[in-house]
Amino acid sequence: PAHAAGAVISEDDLRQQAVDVLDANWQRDHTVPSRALYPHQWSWDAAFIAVGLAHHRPERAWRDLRSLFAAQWHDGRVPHIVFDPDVSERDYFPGPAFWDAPGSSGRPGGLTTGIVQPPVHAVAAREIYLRCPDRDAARLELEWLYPRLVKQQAYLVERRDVGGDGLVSIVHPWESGLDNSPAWDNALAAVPVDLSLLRSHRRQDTQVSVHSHRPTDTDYARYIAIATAYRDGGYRDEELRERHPFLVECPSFNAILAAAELALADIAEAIGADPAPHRDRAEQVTKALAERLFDPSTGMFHARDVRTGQLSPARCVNGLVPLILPGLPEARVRSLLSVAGSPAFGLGGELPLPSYDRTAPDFDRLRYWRGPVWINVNWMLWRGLSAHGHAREAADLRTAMLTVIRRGGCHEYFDPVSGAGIGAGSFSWTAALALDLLA
Ligand code: 9WN
Repeated sequence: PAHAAGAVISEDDLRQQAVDVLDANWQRDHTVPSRALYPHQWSWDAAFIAVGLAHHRPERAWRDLRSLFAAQWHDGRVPHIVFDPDVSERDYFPGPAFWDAPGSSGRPGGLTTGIVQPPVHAVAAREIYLRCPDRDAARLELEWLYPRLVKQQAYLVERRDVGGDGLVSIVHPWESGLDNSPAWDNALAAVPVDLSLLRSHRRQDTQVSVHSHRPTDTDYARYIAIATAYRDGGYRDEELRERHPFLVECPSFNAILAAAELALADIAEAIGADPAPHRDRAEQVTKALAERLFDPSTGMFHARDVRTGQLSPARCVNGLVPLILPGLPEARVRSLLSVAGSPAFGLGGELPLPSYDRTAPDFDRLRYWRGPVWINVNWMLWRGLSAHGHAREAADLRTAMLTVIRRGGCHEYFDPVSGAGIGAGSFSWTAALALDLLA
């Protein structure tokens, strides 16, 4: 094991520790995921963090989302990183100079990236609203956010349906949030590797974190090549099929897209807007997912490479995330439950679900999204299990999550064999979601 498992702290001590992490990671108008490794604001992190802040400091939950959406582009995309102008270019790679994105200002050099992350924000906004003691203030926040959330969805649905089948394509592994997941291996194999790209740019992550726990240099060379292609195309989404080297339909990204529509329907109701179009859209995306990304031979969902039309054979945790959709056909739900409970993922055991099939020959217990346990994905699955009425499985998963965090601390990810905390310590979404689990 990377670290010997420590003593288990009490739930009260964990609550205090989580609050301390969120307070320490607050920066002016947003929360950084980790001071050392990720010193800017990340899009899907901000959503998970806001869910936790709703229990601790609701005004900061709204503020975090507001500062993220203040950086929304005119075309509706919400950038995956909003860079802090006070942080040096050297402290995170690739930084704003590499991305050279027009950003929300519409001018070159805007301090954001030009790619997106899964749209968890509507789900987070509904969560904060439901918890907020000050209903009127919360409704005003929702009124500000709602049109922006709608624009975010419109960007994805209208500009990113590259395959033309009602599902959104990601144009970079970073857009999935599951960077080096085996789900992208086949699609990435077609992207040429030029390691000299890394000689001209210095990776900062491997200075701060353990190299063997991070994506490889080969992965990074491909990440840079794909980001460069998108940047040099002016971050345009026209004719991506003809020119872009990486186009994949990710099951968790699309499930989150549909879940966002359901959350938007509730938000619309709360502020007197029409919920019906959101429910329709959620239904359409759920149907497209169930038809296009489900593989009956494995009983779970898989990523589809839009360039070749092939489903990835890898059994990754993103293939279970459609469980968050209440409208998923019952037969699919049963099938996902059986895969989740199989030795590949071990639901019902002592540990939360790993990011990749434990029985796969290339399962790697230390390397990032190729094996380790991540709390944000398990939190989504926990909510999915509850939504489908599987209370016992949901309770087991909650206990497993709280146990690893109480033992290992608010780490970025956990060793799926020993349960030890690995990656960055004092990691914001682990702290935030621990508060939600404890509520
Ligand atoms: C690239 C911030 C982010 C998370 C992602 C996680 C990791 C970044 C990186 O950190 O990605 O976006 O530098 O590795 O994979 O899910 O949002 O916590």
